[in-house]
Amino acid sequence: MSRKIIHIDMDAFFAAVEQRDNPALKGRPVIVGGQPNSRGVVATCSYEARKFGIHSAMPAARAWQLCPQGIFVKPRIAAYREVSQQIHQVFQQYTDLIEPLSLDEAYLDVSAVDRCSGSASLMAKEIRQQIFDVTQLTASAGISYNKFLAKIASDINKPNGQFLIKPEDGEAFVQQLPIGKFFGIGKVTEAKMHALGIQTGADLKQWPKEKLSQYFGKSGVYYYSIVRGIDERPVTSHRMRKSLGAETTFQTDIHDVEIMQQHLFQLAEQVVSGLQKKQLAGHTLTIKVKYADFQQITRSITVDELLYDVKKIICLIPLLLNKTEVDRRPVRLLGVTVSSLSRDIETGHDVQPGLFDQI
Ligand code: TTP
Ligand code: MG
Repeated sequence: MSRKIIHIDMDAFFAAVEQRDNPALKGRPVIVGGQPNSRGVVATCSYEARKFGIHSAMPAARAWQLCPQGIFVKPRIAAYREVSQQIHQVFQQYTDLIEPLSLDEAYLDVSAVDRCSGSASLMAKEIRQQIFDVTQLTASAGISYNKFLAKIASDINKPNGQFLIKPEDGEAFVQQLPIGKFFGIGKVTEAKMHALGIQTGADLKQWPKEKLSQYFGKSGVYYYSIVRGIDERPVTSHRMRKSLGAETTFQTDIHDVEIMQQHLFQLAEQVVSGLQKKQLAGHTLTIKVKYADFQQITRSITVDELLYDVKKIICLIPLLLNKTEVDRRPVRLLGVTVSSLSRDIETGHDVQPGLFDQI
């Protein structure tokens, strides 16, 4: 099953916020960043200013030469941060698998989301509409089966548009792409590739893996894959959840161990369904017991294999319950938690701890 990845990118972000907050700037060439008489650079500029050839990282003095009627404004990071939080809240209504790249950009993995009948294009449309409703700002989206293609796709119908690259079209799409457009290929690598006669994806594809790795090291192996439309990098939220749990407090205390087990099995089912939604699994199972006198204890077990199947967890619950005093003491609350989480549930192999944090 191929994944569904959405890349969202706000349009002319800093400049758009400035135009929104100061109507006098609407429709005008707005340049956010350094002042023209300073040594500062352009952070970004409005689309009206881009017509003059102004772009990010250009010296502000040069921008002024190109467009003396331009309006130069200083960045207001606090305002951009606030919008960033607002768009993040919109994303969160769809998925927890959100990987922010900067204040105005993020990848969303919506593979397991069933909103919009599972259509990632419709979700992207809704997300962009919601962003507009909340912020009065426009965003563009790219939709595809991996991060590389989703990111490239979000530029295609920018501003205020979106583009879908279907799995069957991915490889052909990369062929016609100038290598300078490849995300991850900067100016230096681009020049190096041009010197080797590589102008497009199709040229790059001619090169064997060993050669690419010889010339470009580890990145060469990555180029070898992406030029074939393959990019397995997961969408990783930087703050990965450490545990997932559920608990219930009973209206009347429970004395019967059988009934406690039934409740724990139900809680385990809830936890497993949460784990599956987030494509997570864990190594540690913990049960929590609060006795009628409010004393609370936990009992845990850590296993080598990954726990993502309710059957596995149900087998372990009686073992943990045996280590408590529930046969002698009534209980007012029970809880189940799975922790030591990782994301590699499809292969069943564990991933290196911290790996996701580095990408
Ligand atoms: P981008 O998404 O690269 O640019 P953008 O949103 O202004 O324009 P586009 O419509 O093409 O997406 O960057 C987002 C914000 O990050 C941008 O508004 C300003 C800031 N930024 C800098 O401060 N310096 C830079 O060199 C770049 C590229 C961006
Ligand atoms: Mg942007």
